[in-house]
Amino acid sequence: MRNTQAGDENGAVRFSVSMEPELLERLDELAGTSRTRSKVVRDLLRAHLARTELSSGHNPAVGVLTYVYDHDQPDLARRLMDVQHDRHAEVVAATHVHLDRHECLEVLILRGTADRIQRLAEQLLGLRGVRQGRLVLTPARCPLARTHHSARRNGKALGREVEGQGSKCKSQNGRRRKEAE
Ligand code: NI
Repeated sequence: MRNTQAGDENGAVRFSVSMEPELLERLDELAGTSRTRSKVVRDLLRAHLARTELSSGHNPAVGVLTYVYDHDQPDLARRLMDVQHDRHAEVVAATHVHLDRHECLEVLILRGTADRIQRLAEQLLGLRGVRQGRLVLTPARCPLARTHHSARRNGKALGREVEGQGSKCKSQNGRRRKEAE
């Protein structure tokens, strides 16, 4: 690695970055009073890695889909349920809340490839009487897993957050190792 200093007690590596004053000003605006510059840069990099991971629709992902629907719309509750039953392998959990006499909120946790989750969400949100739909997609595979495990093999110190990421995807890496054998 270039331009770096050895890791601190948490294993985080320090390096210097050059940027135009205007850009630095924007960075400080993003940081506000609650985050450091380092935290903003780490958050942005992780968000970028997640987007990259999701840009290939074939990669594993989890999704949280929320929507509100009109309970009085004829046949809508049954149609929503039919779609969920048809795609039962991808619908991990569903929660239904009766908001008032006429409106219902549903929250679905979905798992599958990014493009299949996207299509399922579009199918549900496209039904007449469904509104305020929102899908949040997250990669199901940890983009830092390889870095984490190769660093551990090399005996390097690791940052706490990288450690956290690693432990989160422990079972998946265990599974990958098994597949490789
Ligand atoms: Ni309801």
